[in-house]
Amino acid sequence: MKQEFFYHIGLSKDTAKRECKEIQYVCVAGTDERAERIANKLSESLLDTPLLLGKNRFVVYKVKNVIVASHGMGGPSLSICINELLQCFKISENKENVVFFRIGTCGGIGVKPGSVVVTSEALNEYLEPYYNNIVLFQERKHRTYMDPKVVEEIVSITPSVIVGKTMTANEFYENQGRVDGAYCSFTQKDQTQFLTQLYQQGVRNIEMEAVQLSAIVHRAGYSCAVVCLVLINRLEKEHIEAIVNENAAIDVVVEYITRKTHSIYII
Ligand code: R2B
Ligand code: URA
Repeated sequence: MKQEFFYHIGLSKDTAKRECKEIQYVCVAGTDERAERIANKLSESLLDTPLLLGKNRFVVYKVKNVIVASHGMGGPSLSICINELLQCFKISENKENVVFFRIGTCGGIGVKPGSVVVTSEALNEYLEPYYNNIVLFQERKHRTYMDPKVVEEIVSITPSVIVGKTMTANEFYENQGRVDGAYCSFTQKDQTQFLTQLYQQGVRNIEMEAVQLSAIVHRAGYSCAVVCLVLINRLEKEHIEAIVNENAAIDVVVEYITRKTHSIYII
């Protein structure tokens, strides 16, 4: 049977063909609420009203030349959202060099809450720059890739961002070296060793989607950047409490897209 809808993003193929042809940027974020906040901020700076294109497991907005979508938590969820967005670009015959941004949250490694970390390289839990996916019983390794030019331009617009490697984890508790979950198989001393090693190897944050995003987008021939708000410094604590500078990561990306769209000189 002919599939007329992209199920998870809730977008019809007709809508995709009509609305995605001239898209130049994609901003994805974990929650629907954050996607809406990003769409509203872009709407103020790009002077366009957000259009809700789709809503099912994720939401998808269009603001001028930007698609904004939510992706849920973790690589499996994000991969579904990105796969369907890539199909939208394909069927709309979009010829732009689309740049994808993940505007996320993360745990900082030696980085203060409220700071923004821009990923220089996305690493999996073995600290390798690969998205390992199992296809037909076989492991396929896809290289992660962050666009260094986009990173450089972001830094030149917002010099306060911190550039560093990102470890992408599969889950939130044990796997991110937390001892405060429902179960834990290691000691506080092991945790300190783990976090210290991450810091020494240049990792500045842990989150849950950068590896998959950067590998999938690179494989499709597009580029991406991952810009995350630090919720806690994992070298100091593991519980997330109040959020500092809630819109800091959003503002970094909105400023970038606005300058590019209005051809404002960057470097
Ligand atoms: C950051 O925050 C979420 C977990 O709390 C996850 O989606 C991520 O990458
Ligand atoms: N998101 C994560 O994945 N880890 C954190 O510590 C905070 C946000």
